[in-house]
Amino acid sequence: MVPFKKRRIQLHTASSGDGTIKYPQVVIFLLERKMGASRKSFLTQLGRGKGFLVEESFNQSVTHVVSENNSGDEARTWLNSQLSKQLGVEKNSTREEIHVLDISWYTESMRAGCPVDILDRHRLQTQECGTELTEFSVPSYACQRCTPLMGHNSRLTDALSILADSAEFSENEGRSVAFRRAAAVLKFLPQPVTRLKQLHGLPCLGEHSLRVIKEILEEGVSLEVETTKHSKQYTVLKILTGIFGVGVKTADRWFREGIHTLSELRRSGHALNRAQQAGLQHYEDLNLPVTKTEAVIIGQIVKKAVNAVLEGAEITLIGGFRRGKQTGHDVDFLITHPEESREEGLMPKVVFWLESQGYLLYQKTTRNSYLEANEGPGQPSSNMDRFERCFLIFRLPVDTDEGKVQMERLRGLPTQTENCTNMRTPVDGETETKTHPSVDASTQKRIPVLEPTQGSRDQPWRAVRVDLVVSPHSQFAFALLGWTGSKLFERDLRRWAKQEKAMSLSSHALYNSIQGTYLRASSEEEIFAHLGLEYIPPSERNA
Ligand code: 8GT
Ligand code: MN
Repeated sequence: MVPFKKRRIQLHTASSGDGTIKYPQVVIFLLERKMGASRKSFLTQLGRGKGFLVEESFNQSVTHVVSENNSGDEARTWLNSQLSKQLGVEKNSTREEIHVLDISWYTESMRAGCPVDILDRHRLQTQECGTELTEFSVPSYACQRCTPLMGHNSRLTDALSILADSAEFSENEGRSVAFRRAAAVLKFLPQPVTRLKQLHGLPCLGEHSLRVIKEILEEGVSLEVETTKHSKQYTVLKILTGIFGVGVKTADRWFREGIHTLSELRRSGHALNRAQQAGLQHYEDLNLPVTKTEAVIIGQIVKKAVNAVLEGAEITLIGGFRRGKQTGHDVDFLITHPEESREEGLMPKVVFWLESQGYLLYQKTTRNSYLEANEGPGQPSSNMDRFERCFLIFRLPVDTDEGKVQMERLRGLPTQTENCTNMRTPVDGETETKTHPSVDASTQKRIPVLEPTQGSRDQPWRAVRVDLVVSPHSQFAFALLGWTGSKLFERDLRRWAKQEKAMSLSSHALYNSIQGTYLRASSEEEIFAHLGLEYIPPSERNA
């Protein structure tokens, strides 16, 4: 593409009307051939009057060639001859960069008053183009694929994610996973999809997903996705499940009771458990993405805590940040000690240290209950959360100086956490899942809901969700693999193990069901090797 600077030289010659060019990145040339000089002149004036940059003659800055009554092949042939004759450009070198479009794109853009998205039907089809279409090939399991952080089909994957969320809100897990799998396949593709037929024969693309993809490729939007996105249930459940401690079941119950906003929830007098109360209080902060810098600072603080209470203990940043994400919804850390069983009893001490330094707004610890010898391989998914782990809401100083003063002040104040001299095992039924601690009516106490502190940004700290997990060293590689994600990558690792290798994988161990043996590993690479998979680094596990 011609650099923007160069293109601006053209602006003087191309502008008309009041002279304002609204879309300098879109440089249009109307192909006179078969259009006729007078119609070209009329369309040129029309476009310029609306602030479009329409060139008189073809030149190097043109990005959009618009043609009427020419076949795609004719238009391409003309364009190629221009490129090589006039500009001395290699025939194929810029073809990808210049859109060859039907007049319908131009007229629709005139109507819209801005350049509309280029859809499949706007592009002039050529024989050559047809054969050029990339045919993709995609392995079935996400754990066989290298999936980068950013794909090339975000318009499609965003749409499918909305449908996946919506299915989750209707507690239809199967449907939700199906949409997530379809989105993961599209995210893996090395190029944008332009035609539906490129997807022929790819795994995980069900009829429903393909219908949505087709609609978006052809029309630019999917009616179903738009309707879902703007539906009352979807928008309300997005808000309510955004409260830490509120799962889909609770959110849906509230929604059906007519609670649609946070204020309505506050006013409702509903009994909220400790997690939900903290979640509501820090709603705004907790829904603000956590940055990598914040994650690093929290890592330093947690490291200090860990080192203070147990020499030689190690912490590792896991979750999305280990996969290279620049923002996250929380920060996850895995803690271990190189000498087996030295890690026992570590979590309460770490939490106590953090609390005593004023770093915690909320904490809830669950005990490790995984005992290989007693329980055998069991069900891998139910083994997933048996580490000693702690759900925290961190009070992160946002400014070092002010933060220090704040820390001093905090030492005198009670937080919402349990008293750490009284570290407790979770109350019965108060078990929590990672993202949404569940709610058990029997444990709900009527606690006055505090007024929100969020929004008052004069405070020198912000609330951040942090998860700590402690693993014995012998299980460290499994824990590291299991907690790095993405969720779909993990799901497919376990599915692969079970369906293709008759093995059972959890975040604690790998069990060979045929031989009746555990397979030991001290690195992720070894686990991939046991599973007969090529090693995929964390940055490529973003399925
Ligand atoms: P995000 O925090 O930016 O949204 O993204 P993330 O870091 O990938 O998601 P997460 O919700 O923080 O989860 C981090 C990883 O922990 C994911 O890979 C997920 O599969 C894993 N994970 C849970 N719950 C549990 C669990 O109970 N046990 C184990 N071992 N892993 C879990 O979400
Ligand atoms: Mn995370």
